[in-house]
Amino acid sequence: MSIQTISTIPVAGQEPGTSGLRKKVTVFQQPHYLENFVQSIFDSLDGLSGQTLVLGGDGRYYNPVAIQTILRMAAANGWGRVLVGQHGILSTPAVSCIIRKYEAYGGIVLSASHNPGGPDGDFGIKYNIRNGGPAPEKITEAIYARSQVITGYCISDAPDVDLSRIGTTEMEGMKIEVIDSVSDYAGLMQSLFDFDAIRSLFSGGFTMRFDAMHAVCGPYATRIIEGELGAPEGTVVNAVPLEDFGGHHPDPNPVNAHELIEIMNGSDAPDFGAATDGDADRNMIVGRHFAVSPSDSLAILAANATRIPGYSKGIAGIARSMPTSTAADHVAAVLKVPCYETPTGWKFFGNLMDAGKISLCGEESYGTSSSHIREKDGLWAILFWLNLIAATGKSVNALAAEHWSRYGRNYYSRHDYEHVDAERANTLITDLRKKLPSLAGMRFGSNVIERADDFSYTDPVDGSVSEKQGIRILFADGSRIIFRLSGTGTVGATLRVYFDRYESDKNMHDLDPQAALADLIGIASETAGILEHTGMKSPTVIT
Ligand code: VG1
Ligand code: CO
Repeated sequence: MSIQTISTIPVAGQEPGTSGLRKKVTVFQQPHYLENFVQSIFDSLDGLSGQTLVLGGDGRYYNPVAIQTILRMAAANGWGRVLVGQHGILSTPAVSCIIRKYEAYGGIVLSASHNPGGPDGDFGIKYNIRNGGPAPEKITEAIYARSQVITGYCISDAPDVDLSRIGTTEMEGMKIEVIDSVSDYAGLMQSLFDFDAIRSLFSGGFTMRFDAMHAVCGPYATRIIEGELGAPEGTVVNAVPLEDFGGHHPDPNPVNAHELIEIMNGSDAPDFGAATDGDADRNMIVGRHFAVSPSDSLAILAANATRIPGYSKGIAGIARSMPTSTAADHVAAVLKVPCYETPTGWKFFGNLMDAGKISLCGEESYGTSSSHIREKDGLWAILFWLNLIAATGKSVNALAAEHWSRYGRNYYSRHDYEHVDAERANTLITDLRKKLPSLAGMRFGSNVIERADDFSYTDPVDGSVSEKQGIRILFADGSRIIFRLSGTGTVGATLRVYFDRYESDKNMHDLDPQAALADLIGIASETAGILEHTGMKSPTVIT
């Protein structure tokens, strides 16, 4: 066994996006590609020698190869110990939980999250810091900068480590502990929720369908929901993680999890439906004939937090990403707690949680979580809903309807235009940016634009500034249209257009969101020239 230094040259484009570096598997398979990026991570960290690293991934294609390479590089770079999930499996929330519990220096998550997998699919790698959360921009920028000047990497020539058995081995003096992927996370969930109440709910005949979408949440949900909470076997479906997610897009929204939606709309629908994504940090909550909008889910959880043991003392504050609807703001106002508006991506919530400013946070993209970890957490959100249903005896639909009647309803939708030529998408955004100063005061029927700007965020904790985080058109009645380009795709560009309209009138809470938002949808197309720029008459995905 020996450590080698391999010379290499920089590869263009190793720039982390909204959530880590994501590329096609075939890109990662190019010689030195993964190694360059991993060495760039290690080179950007101070004092890692002798420290603990957490390592795991969502089980997608290339995960096993990448894990072995990273172990060999970690050993060669002087890490003291690596905690690696059995079979190389750890969900994103589990990595966050384990970093915190064992006070590790940081962690590496191998996942492209909701992106499709398989040999022709996507792969990804993300670095998380000591607090368990995604590296902030200062670190991701340093990693990228390093990747552009790298000349070599260090790697051991040790053989592959057997990750199938729990236990400890050594490589170049570095300890490798293969740990159970689920138990630390399951323990944390048990400390937050009333497992007895949820157990009684299931033993009383409550039915659920949990669609793990052949992704990493399967083992977690099976152990916790069927094992510890006593839901009947078969409650968790598509529970075995597959390298290609069964050929599907592991994104829990009504479009990609349509099978669950069809079942929940059927005549013998279970009481409750839920789904999670590739790395188990996203969630979708579904009642009978009704899917909860993620923005509403955050607001409903916040409004009811004191019913849950882990949050019985109340919440310090809420944060939501800018494009997420303002439903949570209405709850924060009633609870008299602050509500922060951050750019898209979980990395912006970490400082607020570390400073104790917020307890709950969420994004419109089916992400919800709290300060129990520093990542979004799909199963946590689902357990929260189960606990809420057990505590109130009310259905998902009743909880949502009651919420709207008390706080008002935010009609919300996101329209995605995928596979747009990157240059054309950029032109759409720059043209729109140029128009911004002329938009204020414009009137479209009863909709008057009050302000139009490019969202800029100043972190209230460390003062760092993130600019150009989405174009906002803000109307006099509080309605909003937001435009931004995705930072997680691997082919071309995806334009995301977000619509948010608040309705306080109780008699107007049963509309179809697309109908309630129709005028805003028209204004967005007209103002941004979506058809002219993209050539697309309608979005490819509506959530
Ligand atoms: C998308 C979502 C964003 C989310 C990110 C990572 O980013 O919009 O809210 O945090 O994915 O989620 P973008 O830049 O494509 O809009 V996950 O579950 O893919 O790590
Ligand atoms: Co994810």
